[in-house]
Amino acid sequence: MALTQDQFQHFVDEGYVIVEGALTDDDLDPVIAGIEAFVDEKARSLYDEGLITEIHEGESFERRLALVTRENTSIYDDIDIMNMRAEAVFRFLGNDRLLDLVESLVGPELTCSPIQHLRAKLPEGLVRGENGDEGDPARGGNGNESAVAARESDLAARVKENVAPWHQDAQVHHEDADPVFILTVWLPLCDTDEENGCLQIIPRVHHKGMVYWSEGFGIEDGRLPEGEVLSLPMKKGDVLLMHKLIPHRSIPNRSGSIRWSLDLRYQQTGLPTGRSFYPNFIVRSRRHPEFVLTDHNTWRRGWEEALKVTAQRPPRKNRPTGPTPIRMYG
Ligand SMILES: O=C(O)CCC(=O)C(=O)O
Repeated sequence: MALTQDQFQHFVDEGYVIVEGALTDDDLDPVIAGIEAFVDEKARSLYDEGLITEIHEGESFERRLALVTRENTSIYDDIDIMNMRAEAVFRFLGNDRLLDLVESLVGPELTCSPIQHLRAKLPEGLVRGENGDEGDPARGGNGNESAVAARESDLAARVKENVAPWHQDAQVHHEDADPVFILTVWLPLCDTDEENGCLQIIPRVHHKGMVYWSEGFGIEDGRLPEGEVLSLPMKKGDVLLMHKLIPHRSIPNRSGSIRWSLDLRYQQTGLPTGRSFYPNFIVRSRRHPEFVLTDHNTWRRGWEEALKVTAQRPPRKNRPTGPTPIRMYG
């Protein structure tokens, strides 16, 4: 269903809108099954190689990867759309219910941006073994203490890096896309709230037209624009649509399980994505339906080839200090 007039106006005024219950289990469960199959296959091969002592078969979607990650972080490190290249995720990128919402803001000629992520936001307590498992079996004066300490510090780094600092999505693409209206679509694959690390935003900042650059990535506290900070608890099935100038972050996951989510981006076809070195594709077109990419293997190979050439995304060259006009559709 398209956005209602009220939802559309909320986006225009506030810079975001949450569409509650936009997606059903039928939309999301194939994605979850695809991720589960990936984790299962990788866990089995780590086990066969002797790199983990348990595959945690039968654990839930929200816990299994966390338990495996306590012993070995390699599956967690591969969890992202472009690394997994799963067919179920590719199909979801073209989900009609999702695209109907996107079309209300971006128009009928839609390109799926390569700025797209699957996030497994790990629980903070993972490092301390507080999530219902026994803690580290190698602890206990058996001579493995330093290896265990190294692994714990590696885990701590992983947990820290998946707390997204304040930033605007306009900061994550190159200059060529500065004037392009790129819509962020964020959706949880499980219910999310302040305990398991939901998003927080500062609404209405898009009216200023400014990107708030800081020394490194994101926006330092002292440079954050004025405004109320809103927490956005969301249920599985809800969809957040957000303007690329809205500052947002995610808070720590203090629950005992993983907060899974997807963040995707869509824009009008034919405009720069700001990541020309990664593959975009036409996901809906009224004018040229024959150009819509429906072949999973083409998409998969596109990412494989691109990542061989550009494993590490190059930084932007400049950071405009004044406002850049961004034209929304319509
Ligand atoms: O999901 C998160 O934790 C952060 C997402 C985010 O920062 C983004 O979509 O730009």
